[in-house]
Formats: sequence, structure tokens, C-alpha cells
Amino acid sequence: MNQLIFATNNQNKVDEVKALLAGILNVISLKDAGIEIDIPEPHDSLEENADEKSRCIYNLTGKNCFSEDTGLEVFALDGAPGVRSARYATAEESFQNNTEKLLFNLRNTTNRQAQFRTVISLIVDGQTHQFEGICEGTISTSESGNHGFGYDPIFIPNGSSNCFAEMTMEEKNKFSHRKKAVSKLVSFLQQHYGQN
Ligand code: ITT
Repeated sequence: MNQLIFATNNQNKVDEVKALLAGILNVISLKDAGIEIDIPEPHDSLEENADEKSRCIYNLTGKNCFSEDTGLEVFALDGAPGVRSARYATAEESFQNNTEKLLFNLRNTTNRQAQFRTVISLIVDGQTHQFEGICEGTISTSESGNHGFGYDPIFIPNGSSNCFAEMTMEEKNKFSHRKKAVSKLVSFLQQHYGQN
């Protein structure tokens, strides 16, 4: 196996994952494959949504593929926004509104511990496999930086004093939840399919 469709409409995810898998696996985005589809995310868990997305594209194409669902889990908010991260503030996704709402909800909170959690759902020959990646960190008190996307301007990973949005993609990829999940995917493919 030397190529996989990545079932996402998020170009930032595609860029990060292509950088992580360069020289290892040929990642075909939905855009590359000419597939225009609004993939449903109707469930209450990252695991179920990730499976829904990969199953949707596998059923459509019959080709091996993977998807991922990611959430920002804030300890003081009992894990919110979590699986609702994309539409935390409004029905239409807005990175700005989401980060502002999160900062507002944490305004009186000293416990700013949080984690990004990514669940990858891989379908190979009809069989589904999941891989999780977690990046622990803290939510800053204001936004900084203009790289990345989503909650990157307010998330500081443990081991750094900078927000993800202050890092280049290569720096973010050293710490990130997505990188950890992708590393497990690669190990699995190497073990089971001789992918290297
Ligand atoms: P697909 O479902 O098409 O893959 P999406 O953008 O809807 O793309 P998710 O549901 O997984 O992806 O994303 C949930 C939210 O979490 C969304 O608002 C993202 O901006 C945010 N998010 C995901 N990964 C992130 C990251 O690495 N850094 C910052 N925010 C992130």
C-alpha cells in the first residue's frame, strides 16, 4: 500500500498530515481526488465521528482511506468543547467566535489545563482501525500568533512557552496530537502491510 485517501475537507489538516507523511505515504486529499462532499459528523464522540467520515468515503470510493476527528478538551469545563469543538460558539464554524467563547468561559478559572485529542479512523480492505493522539497543554489568557488554525492561537503545548499559532507547521508537528496519532498509523501500516 503506498497511497491512502484522507477523508477531510480541512486543508490545514491535509497540509499537516502531508508534511508528516512525506516520503512515507502518498496522501490523496478529497480535493486531490475531485470529491466534493459534506461529510456528516452527527455523533457524540470523536471515535464515532471519525468512523462515520472514513466509512462515508470508503463506501463512496471503495478505496483504502482514513479520516480523523479532533477535539479540544478543557479540564475545568468537563471536557468541553470536545466533540463540539468546530461549532462551540455558533452553528456555522467560526475560529474567532470559538476561541473568544472559550476564553470568556475560562475568565475566572485558574485551572487552564487542556488537551487536544485526535482519533484517526483507518479503513483497509473494509476493516476499521483507530489510532489516538493526545497533546496536553494549557489555554492562554489571550490570543497570540497567526499560524495554524482553529484554537491554535490559545493553546500552549506542554514543553513549550508558545501557542501553536506562534509556531511554524514543522514546530507544531513536533508536539501535536495529530502527529502522535499519525505515528501510530504509520507503525500499524509498517507492521501489517510492510509500509515503510
Ligand atoms: P473534517 O471533519 O473535514 O476533517 P473539521 O475542520 O470539521 O474537518 P474537526 O471536526 O476534527 O475537523 O475539528 C474540530 C474543531 O477543532 C475545528 O474547529 C478545528 O478548527 C479544531 N481543531 C482541530 N484540530 C486542530 C488543531 O490542530 N489546532 C487547532 N484547532 C484544531
